Amino acid sequence: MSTEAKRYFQEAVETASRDEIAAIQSKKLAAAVKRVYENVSYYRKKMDDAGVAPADVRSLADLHKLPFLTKDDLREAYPYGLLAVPLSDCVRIQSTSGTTGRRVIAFYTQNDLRLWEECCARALVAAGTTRDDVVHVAYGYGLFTGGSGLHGGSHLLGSLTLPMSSGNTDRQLQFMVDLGSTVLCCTPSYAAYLAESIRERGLRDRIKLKAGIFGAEAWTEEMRRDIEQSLGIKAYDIYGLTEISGPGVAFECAEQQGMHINEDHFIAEIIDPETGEVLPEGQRGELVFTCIDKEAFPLLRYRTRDLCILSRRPCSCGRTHVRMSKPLGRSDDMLIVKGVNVFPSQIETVLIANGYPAQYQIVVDRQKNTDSLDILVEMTPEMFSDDLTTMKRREGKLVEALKAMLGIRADVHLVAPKSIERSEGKAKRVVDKRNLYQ
Ligand code: DLL
Repeated sequence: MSTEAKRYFQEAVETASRDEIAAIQSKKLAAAVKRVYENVSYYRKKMDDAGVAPADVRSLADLHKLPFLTKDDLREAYPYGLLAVPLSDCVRIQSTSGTTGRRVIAFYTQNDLRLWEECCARALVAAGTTRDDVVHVAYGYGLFTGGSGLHGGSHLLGSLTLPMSSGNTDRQLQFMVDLGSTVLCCTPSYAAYLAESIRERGLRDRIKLKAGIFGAEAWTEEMRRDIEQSLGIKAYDIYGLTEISGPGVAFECAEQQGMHINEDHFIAEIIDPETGEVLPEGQRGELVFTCIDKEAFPLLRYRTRDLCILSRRPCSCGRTHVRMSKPLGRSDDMLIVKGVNVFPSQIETVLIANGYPAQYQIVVDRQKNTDSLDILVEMTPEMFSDDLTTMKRREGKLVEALKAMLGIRADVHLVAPKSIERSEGKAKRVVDKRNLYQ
């Protein structure tokens, strides 16, 4: 017998009135600030420097008094400097790709994991998932939060969970057909790739997918329509970042007019990225999160660098939590290529370490929904050679070194000295042809 679809995973809090949400947030905020001040000397110093004491933050209206945290703080405090509990209370670490300096490490207590999984379960339910579903998790497992987040949410909901991880497309399709996967969780680019493979192999009639939960990178409405049509599903967006927990910080409901932010755990603000000033609802700016429930890694006023718009207009789904638009861009130079966060500075580090000048151009493109990363690298006059074998060997060496740094393959093209156009102002290091942010 099939289980009736629940509309919400945690109805009371997901549909609480705005006044109730504000009351919950105010209460939890005051407690979180006190906890962080007492346990995180790094942030205590920031508050002291800003002249703010825990007693000054009693409600939401006081949030703006708190200093911001940025990725630079994470780097400075790496690895344990922002921990708010003894390490012995932590049961999990997750991380982003990248090497020290750019890598983000997040810590979780048992309770943090539970809350994170609840957030993911809310997202799954919003996409129509029930305990009768077969949830095919093809996000990467391991340090990346995608796999374990959706996996945990699916378990909590009681759905049959397939921990596929990413890659090995033949096996993905075989399981999908044999076990009748109904909900697919992966990056939108991988979903598009799977859709293409399904079409090529003539498997469309043998798959039972009904919904997909796709995130971790920007994707357009065209891409959504493409995936929906080719897989015959409804495709839902999901947002999150490692620093704040992982996927499920916000998720789409069937209305698909923005993603509901789990406001009982995270307070969202939009600020002007230049001045740090809080902007009124409806204005585009940088998304900032304050974690009010997390025990191990409770970041306060963390600047995501994602540019978005918030809306508290009522949603017909009945959820009352604020909605964020799809990220409309970034206020830093981070690129997401094949779902992996890439900073131009990482590429520059590899080039310089291998004796190349800092004259390069990064070209990102997307063909048939698959990202490509090409790097044009200028040689010095001494390196320049017309011996093709030598050049290929050099390129191969750089490809390896970049793979070790970034975790994904970049195609390297060595070019003649002085052939990359010089700019009078800032060098145009990145050419992103994907036009992902609309
Ligand atoms: O990408 C967590 C995640 C996993 C989200 C699976 C959704 C699904 P990070 O690797 O730390 O965490 O990357 C976080 O990815 O600041 C955004 O710039 C971008 N991002 C995440 N979700 C979306 C989305 C995971 N739905 C960074 N649309 C964030 C656009 C997204 N960008």
